[in-house]
Amino acid sequence: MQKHQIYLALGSNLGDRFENLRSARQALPPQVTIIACSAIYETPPWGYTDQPAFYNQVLHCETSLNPQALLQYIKTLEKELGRAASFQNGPRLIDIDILFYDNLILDTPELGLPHPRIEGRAFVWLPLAELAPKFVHPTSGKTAAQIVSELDTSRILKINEPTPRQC
Ligand code: PH2
Ligand code: MG
Ligand code: MG
Repeated sequence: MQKHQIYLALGSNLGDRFENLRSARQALPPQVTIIACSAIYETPPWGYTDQPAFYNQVLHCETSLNPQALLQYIKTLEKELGRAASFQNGPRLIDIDILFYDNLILDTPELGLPHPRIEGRAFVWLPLAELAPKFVHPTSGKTAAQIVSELDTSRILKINEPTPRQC
């Protein structure tokens, strides 16, 4: 079975944010194997600012699932973890976004790849650059390190790690 390289972004700004990220990592389906995890970062809310700060983390994983099946698993998982309906950019217990799937470029109503709304979002690029600085964005051709160097990361806080690894 062919393995695909994916990057997932986790976010939470309600309840026990640290625990919510941990639950999400643990509950990923068996067809998704975590290869590496970034640190967890506390990040100011982006887009809609009148809400609590987020915890964000990026995971590098391998999967045998195709993008659509992966998305379905993730949507189900978000519900199982207690995510309720919110508004765009609003508060959420858990958010799991597919950032990249190999170098695939996809534009469907259900799923866009690379994730269509990550431009300018330091809460995605800082953890991604920590994990994979040389990762090349499939459409812009820039590396994660280059992209993060052009963003304001001054209000992002690296959370002290209670354990040496976050995986
Ligand atoms: N997610 C959003 C909107 N705004 N801001 C931060 N800091 N972190 C997020 O994960 C986030 C956000 C929509 O998914
Ligand atoms: Mg999101
Ligand atoms: Mg999402």
